[in-house]
Amino acid sequence: MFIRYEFQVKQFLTRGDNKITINIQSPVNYSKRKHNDHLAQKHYVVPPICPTIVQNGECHPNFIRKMQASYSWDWGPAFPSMGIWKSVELEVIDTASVRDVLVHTSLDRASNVWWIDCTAILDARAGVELPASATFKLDGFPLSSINKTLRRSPDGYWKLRSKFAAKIPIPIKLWWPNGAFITDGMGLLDLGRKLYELRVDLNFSPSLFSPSTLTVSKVVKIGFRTIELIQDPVEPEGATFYFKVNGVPMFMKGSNWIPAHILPEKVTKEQIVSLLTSARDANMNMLRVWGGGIYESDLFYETADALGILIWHDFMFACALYPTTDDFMKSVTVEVTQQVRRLQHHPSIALWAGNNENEAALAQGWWPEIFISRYLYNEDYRSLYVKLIKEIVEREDSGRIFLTSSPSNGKESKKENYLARNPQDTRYGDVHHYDYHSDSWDWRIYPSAKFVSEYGFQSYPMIDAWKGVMNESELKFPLSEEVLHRQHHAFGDVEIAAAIQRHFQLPPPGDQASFAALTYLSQVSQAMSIKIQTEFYRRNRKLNPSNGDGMTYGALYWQLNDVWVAPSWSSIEFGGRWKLLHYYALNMFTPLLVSPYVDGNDNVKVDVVSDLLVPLDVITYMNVFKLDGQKPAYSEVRKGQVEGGSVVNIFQLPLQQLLSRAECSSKEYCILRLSIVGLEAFIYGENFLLLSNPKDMIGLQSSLVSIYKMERTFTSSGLPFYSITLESKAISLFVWIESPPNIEGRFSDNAFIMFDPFKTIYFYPKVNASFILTHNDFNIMTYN
Ligand code: BMA
Repeated sequence: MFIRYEFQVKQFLTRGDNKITINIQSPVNYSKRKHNDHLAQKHYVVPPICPTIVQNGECHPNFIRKMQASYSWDWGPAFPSMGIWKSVELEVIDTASVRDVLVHTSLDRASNVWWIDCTAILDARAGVELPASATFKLDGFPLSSINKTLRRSPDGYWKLRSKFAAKIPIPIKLWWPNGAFITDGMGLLDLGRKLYELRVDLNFSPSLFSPSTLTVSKVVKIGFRTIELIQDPVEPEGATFYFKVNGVPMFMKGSNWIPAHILPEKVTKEQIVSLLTSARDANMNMLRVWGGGIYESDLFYETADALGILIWHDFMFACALYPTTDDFMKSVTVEVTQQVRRLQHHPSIALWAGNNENEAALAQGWWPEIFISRYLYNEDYRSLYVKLIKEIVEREDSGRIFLTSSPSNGKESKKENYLARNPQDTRYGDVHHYDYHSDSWDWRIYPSAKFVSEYGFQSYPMIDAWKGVMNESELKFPLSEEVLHRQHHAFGDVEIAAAIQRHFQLPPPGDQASFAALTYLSQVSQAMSIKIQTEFYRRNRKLNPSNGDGMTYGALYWQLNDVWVAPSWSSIEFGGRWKLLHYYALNMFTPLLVSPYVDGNDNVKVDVVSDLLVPLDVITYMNVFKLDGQKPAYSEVRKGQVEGGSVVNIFQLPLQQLLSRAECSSKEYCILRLSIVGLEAFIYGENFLLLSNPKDMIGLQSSLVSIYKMERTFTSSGLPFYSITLESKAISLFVWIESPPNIEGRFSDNAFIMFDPFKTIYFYPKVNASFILTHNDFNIMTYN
């Protein structure tokens, strides 16, 4: 599934129609056979033998190079599909064709000149030698010409390499990830990015095969940017782990990408573009392509290049140990070489990582076999990721960052020969963090790590999504057998219920209304947990000199998308509809964040976190509201400058004092509202702080949010959208507005706390349809 297969068919072709017959075996039987062969020859198993019972999965995915999650996962069903999932082409090569173009751009800072080191990988039907004459052009400007006789490399390809300076008569515009902002005095200005066309033309003089001069070409789009992973020692122990892009340290904000469908061949271009655009629109600048999925389509990386989404790219090995038999290693060699050659020119690719959690699995002894044959597994691990994959990456893509695993201790893991005793060490590298037992709304439970590449909580898709896949009678609470069947994470439903119950009451047993309330509360609970955790990571940017904590520079929550309708950690439902969490992501990843919290000593603190590249003068408003009022009971204003890429504390007061200033009898009566505004009155962000759990709040009124006014207007490009003014009779928590199930679209804001009597939001339908929506088409839910 991960390899492009090439077969020489010339000798079989006959004049007229030709028929190709392909025999396809069952992947499940194949992997079982491979497992048995391995056991017979090597006398040890390679765990896990089968997935956990609750996954209803198939066994031994680690013995076949295929999407590992197609044998089931804790968020997905087992559909180990078989067949051809990409195009089949008959290729006619007279002389040679350009298979891939490897590009490495580097900046000579002294002369401010960009160099391009370019290697064209040629596939030819020549003998060992291939006389080649080539020109390289950047956006149409010829940059280098070369005439050479190439010799075939041991891998069967010919390599044509040229290094040249990208001196073209226009200044190079850099490639910046999404959200590299400066200000122009009127608001934020995104530095954006430019993609350049790099074209390789191979010219062949007239020959026996072609009487005229023949040119074969390949064009790739490249970007100019530098990216470094800074791992400098910190005192008293640890190392930084942050990305510097174009010389600027940047906090990585994003999520984890899984395949967009359990049958990835069914994914449409629109789905890929829509999911990546959703990531961009939620202020993300990085996605991690997770190792249990697939190497995505060219379109995926082209879109990431265009949107400025950096890709942390795992190789496709996840949550398992793997065999190292000759045929397996040979297949991996081809896979990694082909995939790196295909993808490495994309400026969005930030790094390669050997696998997902396989180092952690060994260190933590995920399967009993590890304790019996640890030595063998360690050897296999190093053979595969260190001796094989790392070497291929260093050869094919020398400029790129490589980590042997995620999570890992980064550079530090070399000291332990790439198998650390604790790859989850918060002082080094990245960590994956899951805790379903503590209070997820308490930021103090979260680890002060350098980079958190996975963290998350489950929720249920909203009832409309379920209605698409089930009979309505199955949608009730307590959950029906059918709904329970889709939960593939052991104790997942219990954990969701417990998380809800910590802060809310569970809905009473009942039919659809109860089920709808449960799904909504599960999403509120998930969104709040991730918001609180993420804001902590963003605030935690400073180094704590006493213990080396702090310096957190990355937060990629688990997981962006879904492969089917089921409970999962995703922020976007299968089908593309944003969950509450995705609207929260948009706010928690905002470039200028105002983040309130209560510290361990019961002080209310407010930090401003700036991801801008420049300083900015801002005004922060902090208002305490009584839960039964719609006017502030107490206000504070702070004015000042925030440095680019910094965190500043702008407010601090003991909670009790703040409550008495606002005349709140206790914290259960009040709530905090914040906004951060530029001097030109541009609102950069808003936020809130619940001072108590919703179930303990006193004074909340029944809010009865309704649509006060709705207008259909048109964007400058002629697309219809709706301006919706909501009215609320009281402070309203977690206001959620939904479009009709058949009309997908995006709201400008959703899942908010409504403090004022009126609030205007916008709805952008996805399709430019002629229908006209009315008040009754929208469904509104609130907590109170
Ligand atoms: C992580 C991932 C996935 C998994 C997720 C949720 O460890 O790497 O394997 O789906 O946790 O359990």
